[in-house]
Amino acid sequence: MKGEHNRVKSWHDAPTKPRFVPPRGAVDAHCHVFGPMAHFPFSAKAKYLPQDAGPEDLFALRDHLGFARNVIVQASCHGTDNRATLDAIARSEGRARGVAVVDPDISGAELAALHEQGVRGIRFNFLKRLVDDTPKDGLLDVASRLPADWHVVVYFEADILADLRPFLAAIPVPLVIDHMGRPDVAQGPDGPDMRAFRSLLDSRGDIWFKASCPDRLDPAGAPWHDFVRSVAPLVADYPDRALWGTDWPHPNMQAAIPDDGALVDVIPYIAPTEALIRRLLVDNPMRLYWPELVGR
Ligand code: 0GY
Repeated sequence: MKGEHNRVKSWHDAPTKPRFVPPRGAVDAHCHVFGPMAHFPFSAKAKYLPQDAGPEDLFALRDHLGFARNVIVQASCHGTDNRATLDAIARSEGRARGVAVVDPDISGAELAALHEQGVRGIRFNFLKRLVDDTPKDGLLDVASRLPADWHVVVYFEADILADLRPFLAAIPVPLVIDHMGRPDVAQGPDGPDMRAFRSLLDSRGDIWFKASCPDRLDPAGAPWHDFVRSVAPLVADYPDRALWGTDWPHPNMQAAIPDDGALVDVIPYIAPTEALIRRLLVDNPMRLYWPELVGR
C-alpha cells in the first residue's frame, strides 16, 4: 500500500457558501466516504487510492451547504467491504442512509444486517476504469433477494446503455441511475444520449436518476451551461424521479476539483421552481431512503 503522500485528494478544502439555500430537510443523495484507512483499509483491487475523507468532514460539509441528510454510496475503492460506509451511517445520528456494494452470494441474514445498519440499496458499477469486471448473472440473483423496499443503483456510461437495456429490464426492484448514465451534455437536451436515457426512463415507471455531477459531465466548467440546458428539461419532465447529490469527495476528480458551493448553486437552474426543488431535494430522496418518515 502506498504512503499517505501518494494518496490523492479530490475535494475542496474551503468550498464557498452557496447563495442558494436548500429547503429544510434537504438530502444530499450521492456522496461517499474514504476510510479512514487506518480503520477501514482500501480494497486490494482499488483503482485509485484516496486520502482519508471521513464522516466528520462529510457532516461538516452537509451543514456548511445547508443540507440535513446524506445518502452515502459505497465507493469502489472500498470494494465489497462496507465498513467505512456503515461506520459513517452509524455516526450520523440517523441523518445518513447508505447504498452498499456486495458479493452476489451474500446471504439473506447479511442483507438483513445491512438493512439494520441503514442500507437501502446495492450498487452495480459498470465503469471499467473503476472495477475489473461486473458479471451480470449473480447480480440478478442478488437483486431478487433484497430486503423489501430496497433498490439497485446502477453506474454506467452512455455508450453501453443500449447493451445494458435487457439486463436493466430484468432487475426486479426499482433502479436509480447514477449521473443519468453519463450523457454527453454538449449534445443538448434532444441529443442522442439524452434521447436514449429518456427512452430508458419511459420503459419503466420505477427508474430514478441522479441529476448530478455537472463537474464530471460538462468539462467546460462552472457554471456548467451545457449540463443545465440538458438536465433541466429532464427534471421538469420526470419531477418525481429526480435526485441530487454533491458526489463529495469527488473520486478521481483531482485534476478539476469542483467547489461544492458552486455545485449547490446549480440546483435552482435545473429545478427552477420551489415545487421542483422540494421534490428533487426532499420528497423524492425521502421516499426512497426514509419512507417511514414520509407524511409524518
Ligand atoms: C462517483 C463516480 C466515480 C467513482 C465512484 O465508486 C466510485 O469509485 O463512484 C467516478 O470515478 O466516476 O459517482 O463517485
